[in-house]
Amino acid sequence: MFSFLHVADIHLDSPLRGLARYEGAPVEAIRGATRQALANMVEYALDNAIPLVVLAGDVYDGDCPDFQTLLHFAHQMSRLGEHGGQVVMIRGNHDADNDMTSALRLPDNVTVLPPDKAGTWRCESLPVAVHGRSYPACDVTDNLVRDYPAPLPGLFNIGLLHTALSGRPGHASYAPCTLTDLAAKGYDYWALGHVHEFEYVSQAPHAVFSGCLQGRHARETGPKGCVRVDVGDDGLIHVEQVILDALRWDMINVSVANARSMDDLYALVDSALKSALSPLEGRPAAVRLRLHGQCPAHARIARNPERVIAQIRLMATDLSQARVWVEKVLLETTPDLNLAALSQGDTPQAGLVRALENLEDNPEELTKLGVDLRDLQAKISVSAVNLPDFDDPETRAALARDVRNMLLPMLAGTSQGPLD
Ligand SMILES: [Mn+2]
Repeated sequence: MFSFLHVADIHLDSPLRGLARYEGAPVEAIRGATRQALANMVEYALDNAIPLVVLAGDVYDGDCPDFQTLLHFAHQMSRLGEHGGQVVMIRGNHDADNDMTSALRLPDNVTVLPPDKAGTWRCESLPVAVHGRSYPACDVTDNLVRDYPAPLPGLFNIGLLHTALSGRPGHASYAPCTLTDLAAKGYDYWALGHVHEFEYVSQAPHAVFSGCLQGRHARETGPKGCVRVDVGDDGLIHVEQVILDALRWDMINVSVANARSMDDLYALVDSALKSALSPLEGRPAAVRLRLHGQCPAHARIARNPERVIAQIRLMATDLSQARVWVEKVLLETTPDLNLAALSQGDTPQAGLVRALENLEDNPEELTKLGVDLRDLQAKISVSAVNLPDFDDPETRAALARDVRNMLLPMLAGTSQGPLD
C-alpha cells in the first residue's frame, strides 16, 4: 500500500490584477496565498509521510518577474526531498515558455518530464511509473495522449497530462483528448491539470482534475487543494480531495425575498454570512455577496445602495473578526410591485412601466435615446474608470433593468418613510 499526491495549477505568485483598486483589500494575504497553499501541501505530504508528488502543469503563472518565485518553489521541493519525497512534473500552457524556469536547476528529487516526446519516470522505492509530457509551447492543440508510452507491466502506471479533455467551459481547449483515448492507454490513474475545478472525471480509468491549489480571484470560488490517492495492496484506489487553500474565494447568494424592512434584510444577510463562515475553518476569505429576490425592502435599497453595501461590509468584518473581506456586493433585488397591474391604463406611470419594459426586452432601443459617452470617456483619461459599454446588448439590458428597479418604487410611492 502506498499513497501519492496529485497537484496541479499552482500558478505560484500569480499577479493580482486590479486588486489595488479595491478599498481595504487584504493585498498581502492574497498575494501570499499561492505560496502559503504550496507550503500547506508540503506540510501535508510531510505530516502524512507521502513519498511521491506528481504535478500536472502550471506550477508558474508565466514568466517570473524575478528568481524569487523559482527559489520559493525549489525550496519547498527540497523540504520534500530531505525526507525522501520524490516529485515528478510536467509543464503546462502557463509555464511552457518560461525561460527562467529552464535556467534554474531544480533539486535532485524533482524530475521534469520532457517536452519533445512523452517520457517515463520509474520510482526506485515504489512500484510506480509516471508517464507524461511537458508542453513544448503555450498553445498545444494536438492530442498528446496517443504518443504516451505503453504501461509498464507489474507497476502502478500514472499518466500526467495538462488538458481540457474534450472541452471544459472557461478553459482553452489545449491538448484535446477523450476519455476513450485515456482508457486505451491502460494506465491506473490519470493525474490531470489545466481545469481549475476539482473533478473526478471517471473511475474507469481513474481520471481526475485536482483543480488549482489556491483560488486566485473571484471566479475561482470554493475549497481548493490537491488530490490524495491511496493504492491498496489489492490494487484498489481511493481518491480524496485534500483542502489546502490559504485564502478562500466565495460567492454567497442571499435570497431576501419578502424582506419587509431593512432589519429583516440584514437579519437574512447575517445568517447567510454566518453559515458561509463555518466551512472556512478560520482561514481568511474574500467573498462576493449577491442579494436577490422581490421584496418591499427593495425601495430602501434603491434609495441608498452605497449605505446598504457599507453596512454589509461592516457586518462581515464584525462577524469574522476582520478575516472576511467583502470583495463586492451585488444588489439584484426587485421591487415588490405588481408590474402587470401597474402597466395597465393611460396613466403616465403605466406609460413609463411599458417604456421601461420595452427597453429591457429590446435593448437596441436604448441607442435611440442618443446617449453618447465617448466624449466623457475621452475626458476621463483614467483607465480605471469604466463607463458602461452601450454597444453591448447585455450591458444595455442590465442598465434598463437597473433604471426600472430604481424608478418604479418611487412611482409607486413605496420609497417614502423614515430612513432606518
Ligand atoms: Mn492553469
